[in-house]
This record gives sequence, structure tokens and C-alpha cells, in this order.
Amino acid sequence: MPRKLLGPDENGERYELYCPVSMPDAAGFLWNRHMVMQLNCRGYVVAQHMQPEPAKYSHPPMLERKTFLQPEQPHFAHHPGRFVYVKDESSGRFFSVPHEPVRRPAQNFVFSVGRSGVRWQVDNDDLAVILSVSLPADDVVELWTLHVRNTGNVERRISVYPYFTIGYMSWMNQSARYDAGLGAIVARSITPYQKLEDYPGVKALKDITFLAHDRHADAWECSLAALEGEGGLHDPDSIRAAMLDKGDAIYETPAAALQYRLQMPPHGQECLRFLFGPAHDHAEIGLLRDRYLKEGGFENARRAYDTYLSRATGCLGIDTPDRNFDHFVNHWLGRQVYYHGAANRLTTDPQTRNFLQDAMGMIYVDAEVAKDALLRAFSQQKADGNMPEGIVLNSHARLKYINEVPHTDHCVWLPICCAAYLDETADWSLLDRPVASSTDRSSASVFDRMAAALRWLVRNRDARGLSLIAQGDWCDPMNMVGHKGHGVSGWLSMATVYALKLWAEVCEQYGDRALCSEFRSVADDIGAAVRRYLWDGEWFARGITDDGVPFGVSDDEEGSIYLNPQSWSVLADIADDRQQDKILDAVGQRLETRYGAMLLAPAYTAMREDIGRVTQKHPGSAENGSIYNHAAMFYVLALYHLGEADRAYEQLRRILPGPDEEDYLRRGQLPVFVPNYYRGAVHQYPRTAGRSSQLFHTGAASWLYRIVVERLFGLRGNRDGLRVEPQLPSTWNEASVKRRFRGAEFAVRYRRDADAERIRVSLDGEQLDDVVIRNAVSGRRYTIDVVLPMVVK
Ligand code: CEZ
Repeated sequence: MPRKLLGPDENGERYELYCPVSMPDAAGFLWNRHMVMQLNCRGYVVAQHMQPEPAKYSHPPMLERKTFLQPEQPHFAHHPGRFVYVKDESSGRFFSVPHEPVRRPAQNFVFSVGRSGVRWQVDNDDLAVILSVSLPADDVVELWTLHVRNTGNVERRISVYPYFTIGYMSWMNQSARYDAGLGAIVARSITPYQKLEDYPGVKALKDITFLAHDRHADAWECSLAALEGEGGLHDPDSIRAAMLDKGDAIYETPAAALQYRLQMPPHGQECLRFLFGPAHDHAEIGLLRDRYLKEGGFENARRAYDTYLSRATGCLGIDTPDRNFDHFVNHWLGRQVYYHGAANRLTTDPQTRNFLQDAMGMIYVDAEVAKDALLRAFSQQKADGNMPEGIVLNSHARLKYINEVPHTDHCVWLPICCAAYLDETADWSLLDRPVASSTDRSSASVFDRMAAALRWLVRNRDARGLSLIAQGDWCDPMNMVGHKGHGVSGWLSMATVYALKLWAEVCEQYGDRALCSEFRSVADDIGAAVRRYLWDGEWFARGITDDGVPFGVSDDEEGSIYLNPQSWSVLADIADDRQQDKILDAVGQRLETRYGAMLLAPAYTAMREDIGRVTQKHPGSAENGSIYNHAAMFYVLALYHLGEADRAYEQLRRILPGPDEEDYLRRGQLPVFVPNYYRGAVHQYPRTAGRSSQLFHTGAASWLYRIVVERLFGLRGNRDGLRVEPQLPSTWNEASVKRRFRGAEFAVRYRRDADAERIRVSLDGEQLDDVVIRNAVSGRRYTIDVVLPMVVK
């Protein structure tokens, strides 16, 4: 029987892919406080660190366009990566690990993605090679280990050549040479600049890329051209030769290649360690060498990194009939949420909505981080109550790129994030916390700042009572609907209703009845305006353009139905029963796919100048009709809101690739993160439908976490305690969960019972009158038994 394509280890903490060609872009990612790297199965790597703006230290061999992490990045022969050539000295034959650049098929190939490290095992020519990488918790440096074992019965003479790409560093100044004293290849460069005032900043940058070893190399090559010769990367002249040339690079494209000649008795093995990364100067390289290449350095780093990652455990562990789902929730989802919340997507000015939603996820992982994020966001609120486009994270940071474009939805995410925080922690004192403005001298409590933000949303409306969109809302590239000052967003109008109603409840509990009724009454007005102007008879429109044209309506040939307004009309209780039925039918027929629900359909094939940049994206990619997972999660939440437990779980489950092989091949992704999107436009472009963006930056992660905790397993906090209101799929007769909540540990067992007429909850064996666990004590353990009625179909 042919070996299977991929699978988890015993408990799902690692996923292993057994072929480098079927899912060539399959990747994992590692990060620490200062850097992130995405590693694919063939050895290509994209790595970025913060200084404080994102920077790279391993480049392609040409002038590079430097942007934030992008979806679907193509890989090519010279793409940055980490490779090892392995040559038999007698026959001269060689292969490379993991797969690139030689691409010689291996007898055995394993790409193994773990939570704290990535590893490849390649067996070829009676040699077993294991290449693995991890990161320290704090330094910007990659920790690499190369194991080689002679699996045959004869002695071997081989050469191994780690080749780590450095690439085109700078048009002003770049060079590389081997420094025997330092035990490293050191490539120097000067980040290009023109303005005199940029000099001090440039001077402080880490413009060196180095590859340091723990054992002296027999030879090296620092010039890419010399390494390749005429054979090119997949058959380099220098690897064919007996020895590397010990060459340097003098204003030539650098490369880092080392040669080790190894004499290997039968079953003998060798282990080599390397550091790869950026540095400011030689002293810094020396420091990193001392820290990591001395005895026990890697092991210490591993422990510290595990400790750092252990904070990503989250508040939930699950055991359900769906094992693959369990693996993801138990080992990977919290990790991704933690990455977003702790590393802020490796930017110094996260978009305000991203910053807040990422913080929302952190509520279940490390609520202090979420609280700090909320306070930081409020400190940057503008005098009129509106929020800035991005939250600057340090004094050097400024608002850039998309954060220079006015969007009108940022305030909506404040109450959403804050209410989730209150539910989880019951830390109502937050509302009284004074927050000083970082721009003027004002100070106001969180509660008052929230009121100002909501009132800004209320003011930001047109004469019809609908929310103005300016140059975008949740949808970044919807930049031409309202740039003349008239266009409105249907989605934002609904989200405003949702935010107002949500916060009205908080006001009520906080004892501010006046504000509560102010918000409720304006929410009703907006809801009425939405029903009046945006219901097209079949579903809700996405908005109305500057010229008064409703779009996202059944008369449109392209973009005739958008997912977000349907989901949020449900979430905000704007749609009446008849409308809800119509919406669910329409979404089911036009947007749901086997990969999740598409953001809009049919995807735009041509620019609509009254809608904007979103219509110029490739049909089925990103906001132009992909299965945009962030929005797909809003839809799942709406389904739970309607009590559609089975349909909700079905849609939720589609966010993960697999577990059947065909699905893996189509999506091309390992189930170790949820991606930003899967290609949509399933009818227009069936060949590419379902393909993963491979981008692990997405608001979907926090929403998925929240949905799993609070809706699927129904373990949601409120002011009184923990409310137990699960919505398990009808096919699950049993499940159990561990939930950490306000310092207490709950072991929750769910069981369906043919005799149960309604849900029954017992705490430590005693049946409760209702479904709320009150008075739980921090530090204690409890058992909750939940008996659920069978679902009659
Ligand atoms: O960016 C995301 C944003 O980070 O797009 C979402 C938005 O809600 C998030 O805040 C939907 O528009 O075209 C663009 O400018 C977009 O900004 C995209 O770059 C998009 C990326 O796919 C990154 O996730």
C-alpha cells in the first residue's frame, strides 16, 4: 500500500507530510518576540525580524520589493531558503535536503511541523539526514541542527554543504567573507538611504547576515555566482568540484555555503549546529555564539522557547468524536491566537480593527495582554471619539500603507473586544480606569471613552440613518464606494447596531440607564433604516454608492450577494424571521462551498469604479470572493446565533484542511493554522478553488477560538459566573472539555440522553436549577456534567 500523504503524530502535536511535490507550498511557521519565519516543505523560507520596522536578512538575488507577509507567495529556484547538499565523495553523486535545489527524489521524505520546531528527514543513498530548526524566545537568530547517519554497512566518505541564502542585500554596499576567528560567514551591507536625516537610523540597523558554525568547516563559498558556476543551483559547479573555493563576495551577491568532509563508518553519525540570522556587528555575533553554540546552548534555548510557547495553551482542551478537530484546537489554534496577540502580526502599527480582534483572542489565552491592548487603543482615541486607523506600538512607529486610508469601522471593534473581556474576566473595574490620551492632555474613563466611540459611530451616518463608509470599512479595499462623502456601508450600519446593543447591555449592568436607552433607541432607528433601504427582497445589500446605487443586490451581475451583511443582519437581530429564512437559503445556494462560505459571488471580473480596489483583485482571491475565513467565522457565529448547531459546525469545520487526502491536495495546506483565505470563485475558476493562501495572519483565529469556547461548547462567562449552553452537533453523543475560567479548572462532560427533555447541568454531582455556575473559586477544580436531549431530526 502506498504511504499516506500526511498525518498527525499520535496526539496531534506534530503534522508530518511525506512528499515534497504533492503540496509544494505546504508550510509551518515559527516566531518569537522579535521575528517570524515561514518554512515550506521544500526548504524555502521567508523570515522577518523587527528593528523596529520589519526587515529581512535572507533575500532573493535581485532587488526585492519589501512588503508585509503576502498570501500565495510564489517560490522559485533562487527563493530564500535553507538547504544542504549531500555528496558521496566516491561517486560524486549528490542530492539536497529538504528537496530544493536539486530536487532529487528521496527514498523517504518527512516534513514535520511541530509547535516549537520544524524538522525534515530525508533518506537517500543509504544516508539519513535530519535537518531541524527552532528559535530562542528572545534573540533574532535561527538555531539549526544537521544530523547525518550512515544507514548502510560500508564506510562512506561524504561532504555536506549547508547552503543558506543571503541574496541581494543592498545596492549601496554588500560583501561577504569567511571569518575563521568568529567561526562564521559574515555578509555585510548598508541599507540603502538617501536622506541625510535617515543616516542615524540606518547606522543602528542589523545590516549583517551571518551563518555561524560549531565546528570548523573544511571549506566555504561566499559568492552566489561562484557557488553556482554554470550548473546553476540545482547542479552547482562548486559542489561537483572536490572542494569549495574558499571564495569571498566583493560587492557581489553573497551566499553562505560551508563544506564538511565526513568519514562515516557503517551506522556512524555526525551532528552539526549552526546559527543563522542578522546582526549589527561582530560583537553581537560573538555574543550569540557564546549563548547558543557552547555546551547546552540549544537545550537551554529550547526550554526557554517552550516556556514562552506554553503560555499559548489557552483556556480549552477538548476531546470529541472529531479527532482532527481536537488536535487543532488542543495544539494549534491557541498557538496562532497567541502569535497574533503577542507579536501583533510583526508590525509596529497594526490596523486598529486587527489589533482589537487579535486582543479579543488573547482574552482566552492571557487576559492581561488583552486588557493592556484595550487600554493602549483607548489612549490613542481621537478627540472626536473616532479611532485612528492603526495603533502605534512604539514611539518610532508611524501609520503607514493601509493606515493612511480612512476607514469608518474601527470603533465597532471596541465594544466587541471589551464586552468579551468583561464576560471572560468579570473585571468590571476596567470601565472606571482613567485613560490619558497619548496626543492631547485629556483623560477619561474607559466607560466614557467607549461612549464617545459609539457616539462617533452614531454621528457617522447619512440622512437615511445609514453608516458612511468613506474609503472602506472591514473590507480594506472597498475604497471607492464612499470617497465622495455619500456612500454608505450596509455591513457597517449593521455592525453599528450590533455594537450599540451589545454595549447597551453593559451600560444597563453598569447602572447607566440613560446611556443604555440612548444606545438601544438609536440602534432601533438604524435597524429600521437598514430594513428600509438595504433589503432587496432576497437578501441585504452590501451598501449604497456615492451615486445612490445599491450594490450587492440580486440585480448585480457580479458581486450580487455579499456574506457579511447577511451574517451581521442576523447577529444584530435586524433580519425578521422571513428575512432570516431567505438569507439562509441564499447563502446556502450562492455562497457556501465545501471549503466554507465565500465572501461574495459571483466574483468581480472587472473594475467597478463605484466600488473600488476590491473588484480589481483576482476573482476568487482575497476580498474578491474567496472563502475569506475571517468573514466565514462571522457567518458561523450567525448560524449559532440562530441555533443552527449542525449547519454551524459543518461550516466551522470547513476552515480546516483535510482530513481526507483529496481535500488536503486541493487546499495544499497542513492543518496547523487557519489561513487568511481559500480560493473561492468556485464556479468561475474550479481548478484553483479551495487553494490555501498559506497566510497565517487572520482575524479568523480569534473568532474561531471564541466560537469554539462560547458557542460550540457553550462555556461563556457573564457577570454571575459561567453559563453552560452548548450547541454540539447532533451526531456527537459525548464530548469532554477542560476549561480554565477565572483561575478555576472545570472538567466538563457532555452526554446525550434519550430521556432528557432539556439540558441539565450538575456541578460536582449536584444538579443545578439553571445553567449558570456561580461562586467558583480560583485555584479549585470542578466537574460539570451536562446532559443534553437527543436531537430529533
Ligand atoms: O488585509 C486584511 C486586513 O488586515 O483585510 C481584511 C481586513 O478586515 C483586515 O483588517 C478585509 O479587508 O487589500 C488590502 O489592503 C487588504 O488589507 C489585504 O491586504 C488583507 C490581507 O489579506 C492581509 O490579511
